[in-house]
Amino acid sequence: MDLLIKGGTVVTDSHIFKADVAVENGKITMLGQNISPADNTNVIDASGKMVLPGAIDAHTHLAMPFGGTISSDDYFAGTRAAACGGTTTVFDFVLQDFGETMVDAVKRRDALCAPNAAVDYSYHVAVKDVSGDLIDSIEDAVKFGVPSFKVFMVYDFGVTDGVFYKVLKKAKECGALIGVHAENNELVNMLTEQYLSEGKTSAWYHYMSRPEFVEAEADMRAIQWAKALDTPLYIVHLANKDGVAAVTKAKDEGYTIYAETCPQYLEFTCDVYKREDGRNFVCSPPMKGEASRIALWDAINRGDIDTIATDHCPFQSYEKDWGKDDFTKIPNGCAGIENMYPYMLSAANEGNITFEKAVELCSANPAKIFGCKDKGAIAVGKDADIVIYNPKTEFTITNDKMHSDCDHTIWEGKKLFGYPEKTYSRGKLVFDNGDFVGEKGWGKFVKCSIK
Ligand code: DUC
Ligand code: ZN
Ligand code: ZN
Repeated sequence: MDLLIKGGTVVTDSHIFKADVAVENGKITMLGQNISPADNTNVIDASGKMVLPGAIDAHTHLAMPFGGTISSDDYFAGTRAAACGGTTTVFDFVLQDFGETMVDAVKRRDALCAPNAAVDYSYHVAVKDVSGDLIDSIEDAVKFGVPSFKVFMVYDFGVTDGVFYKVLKKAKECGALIGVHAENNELVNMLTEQYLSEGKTSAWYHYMSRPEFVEAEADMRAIQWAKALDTPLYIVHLANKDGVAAVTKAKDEGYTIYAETCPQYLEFTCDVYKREDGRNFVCSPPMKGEASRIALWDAINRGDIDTIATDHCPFQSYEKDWGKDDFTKIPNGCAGIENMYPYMLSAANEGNITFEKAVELCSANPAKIFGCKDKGAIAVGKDADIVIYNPKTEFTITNDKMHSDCDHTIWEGKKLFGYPEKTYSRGKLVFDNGDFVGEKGWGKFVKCSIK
């Protein structure tokens, strides 16, 4: 036995119980009362603390070329920040190049990630080109251990309706899962042009050019196709109330529609775009009105939101400043990878959700949905991805306490109740009382299978 975490309260997605947790060779080997350590076992006293499975952030963009620059957290900085927020598995989006197979796209990015990741990682491929034989490379990627893909309905790399249809059909044939960034591209472009021509250029018009119905219409269309083909669909970063209603309806009708939302949509409203630093909050989809924020929390409590992820895609202040006088020049995205688990656990600590729910949304469900069989629970046989959480710590987020390379955070000043004290990745301590203590290259590729 290498590690014994004694006297803590273990949380799974369905239970909370007192147990000691024994770890050997990176795996959880025993759960029980009064487990005795072997010689040389590192014993950690967790009395008064909670023992949680590490979170899985199923939505990040590390070192992503976007908006005329590259997101400011590379694979090391992003995974370092993840570890320090209790996230032990990170999914990154690989943007396929035209003419490139899905597996080649994964290998191209893996050459950058593998030597640098501080926690375990996997990928979704953002599909651009399925012409000719490339459509079949989806199946090859499934066999390679990357069974999840994403289509963007917006941006210059967004797909046409025909490509979206083809990808959904292929996914049904080979057991892949398709995620979708749902916003109506034509409406975004039309509204953007309109506001610019009227001289309405502040960050507020980022929201105005992508309001509730622009996202809701695309959610409904994507759901309609998934229903027509009877194919599972995963809606990423759901942020609007009518989209929530469409998800609830589809679930009630028995379709496999998964919905993810992000902490920024649960905390902020579009009012942030009226702030002096509003451009720092520019991401797509943008934060919406209060009714949407409430609808997302209600959906969490009803069980209609399946996962929480971050859409971590930070840009430095000087890059955000490019859009001071023109919102279209603001690179889209915010940092959040270090804040997700502490934010959701604080919501549990404050009584807004249960701790089991926080674990379900941030760890158990992403493991199940994306097929990471060794992750997502404190249970015998699972990887020893473990967070020791002190529910009594009061923590105010400030950028100087964060471990990302980004020079600011939209979470500045947010007060949290409870905070992770230690994070273990496969039994190795990677975060200890405020400090990153892991190492570059420790993280391993997680082969996924959703069949
Ligand atoms: N939205 C963002 O805000 N950033 C990266 C990509 C995306 O869809
Ligand atoms: Zn997106
Ligand atoms: Zn994204």
